[in-house]
Amino acid sequence: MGTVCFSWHLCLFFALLFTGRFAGGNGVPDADECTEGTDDCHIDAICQNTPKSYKCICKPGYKGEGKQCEDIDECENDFYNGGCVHECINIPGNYRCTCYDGFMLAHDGHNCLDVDECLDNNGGCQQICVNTMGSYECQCKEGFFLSDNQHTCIHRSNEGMNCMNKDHGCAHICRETPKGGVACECRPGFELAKNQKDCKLTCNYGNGGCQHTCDDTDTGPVCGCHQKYALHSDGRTCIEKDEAAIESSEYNATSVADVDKRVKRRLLMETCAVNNGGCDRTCKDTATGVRCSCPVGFTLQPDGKTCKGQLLFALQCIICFQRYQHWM
Ligand SMILES: [Ca+2]
Ligand SMILES: [Ca+2]
Repeated sequence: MGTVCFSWHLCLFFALLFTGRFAGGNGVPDADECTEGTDDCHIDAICQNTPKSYKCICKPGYKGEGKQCEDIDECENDFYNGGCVHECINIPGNYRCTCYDGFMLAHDGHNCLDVDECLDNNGGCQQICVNTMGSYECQCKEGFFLSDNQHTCIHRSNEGMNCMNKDHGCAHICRETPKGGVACECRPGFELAKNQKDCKLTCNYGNGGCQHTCDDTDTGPVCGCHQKYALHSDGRTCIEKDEAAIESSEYNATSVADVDKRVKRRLLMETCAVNNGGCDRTCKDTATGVRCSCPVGFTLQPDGKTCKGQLLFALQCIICFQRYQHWM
């Protein structure tokens, strides 16, 4: 008699029979409310069938008990900012990072990198293009000065005290006054210095030359970095800290970082065709991603992927089968 359960499949068969005939108490096999669509799980929840009932679990990116699910606002924490170094935009079930003008999103979807404008058509500069963090500038060769459009160069002349004169001294834009003199102006995002000629950079132009954060001070822009990064000795660039440095940092970002990791994982396109969608057992492609399920006797774990067998179930199987044989 004890040898009958040696075959797991045979055991499973009788277990199915048992749950159908006796476990329900009414002899009716378990109904799959999830397949039938009779569950009351929230639209943003995953329905999971259980013996005699079902469970509702909010999809990743949502919080709640399953009957009600609410989008997690990953951008809510201003300090962490969803891990985005510039701007964080919350969207239902997810979030995305964007960068200021002059920057592009890195492959990690969070960091922002400087765009080298000079690589494309010399940045539109007639003579020399110099790439800078968050921006670029055109320069002119000896004997020329930059015109008001900041891209073309004008040959200098020595005649008169007008803007064509090489000694006008304006760092950016030169304007001729009605009296025949010159007045200097600065490009947007710059402020005219006290000497009325030089232009002071502010955070409003090319993020003040900072890769991540920029703060205007009396002495000019001061750069800072997102908490996962450290400021490079150049005072502008941000370098990723190693894992150990993050862990030992004062800020305890565990919970937020976990949310971030979860979303990052979801950003990767998951399909059943690749690695069975990460599912332990059955994988099904749905409009909202992959859906894993487990055979009878196994429970889908909170990670939505792993199936865990019930040890008691195996014991119950043997006992139930013995009883079943006895009743027969
Ligand atoms: Ca969200
Ligand atoms: Ca640039």
